[in-house]
Amino acid sequence: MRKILGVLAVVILLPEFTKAQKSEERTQWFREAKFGMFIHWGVYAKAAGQWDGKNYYGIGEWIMYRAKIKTTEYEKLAGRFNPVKFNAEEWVQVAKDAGMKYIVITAKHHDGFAMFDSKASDYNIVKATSFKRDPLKELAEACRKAGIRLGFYYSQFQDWHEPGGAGNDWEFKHKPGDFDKYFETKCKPQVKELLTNYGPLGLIWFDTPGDMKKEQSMELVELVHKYQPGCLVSSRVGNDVGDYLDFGDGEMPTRKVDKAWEALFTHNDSWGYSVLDHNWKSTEEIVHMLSETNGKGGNFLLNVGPKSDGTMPQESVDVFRRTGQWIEKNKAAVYATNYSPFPELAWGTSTSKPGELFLHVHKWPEGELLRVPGIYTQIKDVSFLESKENLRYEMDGNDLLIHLPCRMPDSLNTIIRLTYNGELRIDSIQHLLAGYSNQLLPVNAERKGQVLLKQYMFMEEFGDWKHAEVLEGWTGEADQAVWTFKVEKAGEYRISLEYSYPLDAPLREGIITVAGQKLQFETLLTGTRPEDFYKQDVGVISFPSPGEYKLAIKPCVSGDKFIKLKKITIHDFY
Ligand code: JFZ
Repeated sequence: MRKILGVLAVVILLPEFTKAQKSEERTQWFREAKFGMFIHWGVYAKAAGQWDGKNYYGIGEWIMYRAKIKTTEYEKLAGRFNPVKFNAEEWVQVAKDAGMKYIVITAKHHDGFAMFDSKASDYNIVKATSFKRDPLKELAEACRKAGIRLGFYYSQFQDWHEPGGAGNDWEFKHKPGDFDKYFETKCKPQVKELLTNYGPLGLIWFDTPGDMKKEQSMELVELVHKYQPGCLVSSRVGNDVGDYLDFGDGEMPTRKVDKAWEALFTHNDSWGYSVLDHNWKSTEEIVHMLSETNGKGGNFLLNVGPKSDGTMPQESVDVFRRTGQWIEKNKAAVYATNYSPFPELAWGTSTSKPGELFLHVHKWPEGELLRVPGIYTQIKDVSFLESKENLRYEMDGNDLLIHLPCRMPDSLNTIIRLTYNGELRIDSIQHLLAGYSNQLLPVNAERKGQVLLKQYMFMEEFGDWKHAEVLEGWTGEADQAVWTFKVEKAGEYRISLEYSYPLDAPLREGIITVAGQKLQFETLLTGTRPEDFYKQDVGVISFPSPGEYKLAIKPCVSGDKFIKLKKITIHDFY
């Protein structure tokens, strides 16, 4: 009987194990890559955020939808798309110089226009424009020569050019079964063309699955793995059947994530090129976002929106190149690393490899000592990664104190390399560091009673999604959020809150209890939307001695609704 059960278990469990093992092998390169280039390029770059004399601020690639452009009009725009300055080798060189290990380019976005030679639909760059070339073929060749993996973005559900595609509600009346027909006659044939005509691919980046059936998502996954067994499928294929996880647009997860994942961000605020968007992120911001993403174990997919002439915005070329110069000096701390073993760190984050820890110091300490809290492992040596200069250090209890020069050697993000023997043991409790602004985040709170952890996403300009994670749902004194942390230096610290507070919420009074002290406060009215956040100083408390403390926050009285708490900041008076 036992033997039969054993065989049965193998028969049942083996396929799952094999599937998981295959997925693990498939994601190996992805997990090591850490940094990729997203390219949103299409007919919408010709409109560049403007149509019929009007300006459409926000994401440029949605211009057809926002201006309710008729397909016949958009086809004329497509006919005028002629990127004569397009040079695939130049684009790949920008990615290479940026330290990006893979490129994901829009093969077909929601406008339905194929940026590749498609037999499944004549609505494509070769047949419907005077350009007549297949840029994805040229890009595939340039990527192959440069050793950069290539992926294709494909909008498998939204297609504003086709009656069966979702999204065009200004021309088409969708009937049941329309999508199924579109799925069979355009979507799958085009995905197969991408899988069979452009050489080995790293991934297919499906997007906005809408209400596709699970069987349809599975059909796409099987199609990809049939023709390209090593090719990854993004989670936006829908129905939780992707090979790796894509977070929301512009979303940075607040916790480390074990499975293979990607955070994706625009360089300004638009995926497609827009003449109206100059809000470029600086090199420092990009390097810190890369560092934060890697510190949580993920890849940073950074977007560029090329112009309709085939050139990339110079702002992107310059910032990407400077980012690559930083990476080149610090690549040991970037590629093939794992996430930080530390809880929230006030001065930056870290990445790790067996036997090595890479401290990413974003904020240099006031004095000459950098405190690395809660290390229970014997450190072998400490040095600047780039210069290899050894650094003097000593232990203060279980905190590592590193003696530093007064100026950051690398003003963007200085990497300090620690080596150690044996197993790494780090204190899981957050340490509040003197000389820094320390953040208590919702994800790290112990929630008591009805308190909920909730993610919000909201648009600033159209399509410019922002994300916030808050504590909400308080109904009264029994509902508390409690943080446990260690304080390394006794003294006075200011406590500030960042929250939004709906106008109709009756509970305005709250109380913070910490180190035997109570700070009662009344929240200020911030506005009607969850994202109307406000920063409020609520008081100064004194930690009588170094050690472990708890901070609790709760409404003063019972009732309905209280603040949506985004963070608590605690800092000394350095
Ligand atoms: C989609 C596209 O609509 C957009 O144009 C761009 O290509 C972006 C990368 O992907 O936008 C999304 C998709 C998903 C979410 C938000 C915007 N989401 O899950 O919240």
